[in-house]
Amino acid sequence: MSLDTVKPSPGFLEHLPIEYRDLVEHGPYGQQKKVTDLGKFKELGEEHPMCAGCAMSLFIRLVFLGLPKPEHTVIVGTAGCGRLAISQGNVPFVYGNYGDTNAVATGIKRGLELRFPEQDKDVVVMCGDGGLVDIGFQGLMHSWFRHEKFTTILLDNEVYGNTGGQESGMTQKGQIMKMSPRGKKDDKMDMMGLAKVAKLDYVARITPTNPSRVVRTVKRAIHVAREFGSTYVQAYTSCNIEYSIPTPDVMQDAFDMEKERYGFEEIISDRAKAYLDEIEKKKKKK
Ligand SMILES: Cc1ncc(C[n+]2csc(CCOP(=O)(O)OP(=O)(O)O)c2C)c(N)n1
Ligand code: SF4
Repeated sequence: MSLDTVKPSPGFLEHLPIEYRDLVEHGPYGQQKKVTDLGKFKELGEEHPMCAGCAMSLFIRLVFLGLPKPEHTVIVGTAGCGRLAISQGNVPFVYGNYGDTNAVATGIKRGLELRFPEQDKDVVVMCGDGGLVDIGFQGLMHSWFRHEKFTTILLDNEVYGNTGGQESGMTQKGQIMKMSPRGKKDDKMDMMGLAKVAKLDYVARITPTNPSRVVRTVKRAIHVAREFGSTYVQAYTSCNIEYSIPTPDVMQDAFDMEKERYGFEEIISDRAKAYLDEIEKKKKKK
């Protein structure tokens, strides 16, 4: 069913670029790929202009892998480093204006539900801490408290990376940045806490240290959002440029960070847990 959606008409396939044919015939449309398959199939995102070794680009690659139905997914983002990679992937991407990502996602999700009532359509907001937590805060909060049925993924590099190193609400207290030379005065915003207050059915905090866990987390967040309402994944995706992390040490930094203050955390409501148990059991049986 899902593969048919992207199958070109008979006779047309041979005229399409080889990249597109590969995506339809050997990509993740209509079939689930695993972390161990990486490198062996046509991926949704393959090229991007992000910095060498950027942990955010690795994380985005894993999010693409985790989408349960990429052929039925829309990603909403905004200005920032992440969209440089996301917008080049083979998933429809809507570039929201600053501040309105979660309002745009709300409209898209509600529209898709009306237009395709028989088909699961997933909407995912994915952007940086400046775009989402600072500038997009109001829209984010309202979508959470209204329990809109989509997932928000925060690419938390704790800085405005794309514009050269300003502090964000997610920067740690005291942190000196290129464009915050006196050090940040206030605490990092507690977005996990706010997600709990909003009573989201699925909330997770994660680093890219364990690729399979990232994939599973993204899947869980999207499945729960489809069924019950807003879900939130907060991912530490370091900015090696603004935090001066040598490229070979980027993963070590993620491991250290996980140990020190960014440990994996998953908060699942009872109804979401029961639902996930059911679909994960079914998958294992298969
Ligand atoms: C309306 C508007 N204001 C400001 C900018 C400039 N701008 C582009 S990216 C960015 C910061 C992005 O920071 P963040 O969301 O944390 O993403 P990162 O680049 O760190 O991944 C800003 C302020 C813009 N593009 N549009
Ligand atoms: S500036 Fe930072 S977050 Fe942006 S691409 Fe480079 S390393 Fe990644």
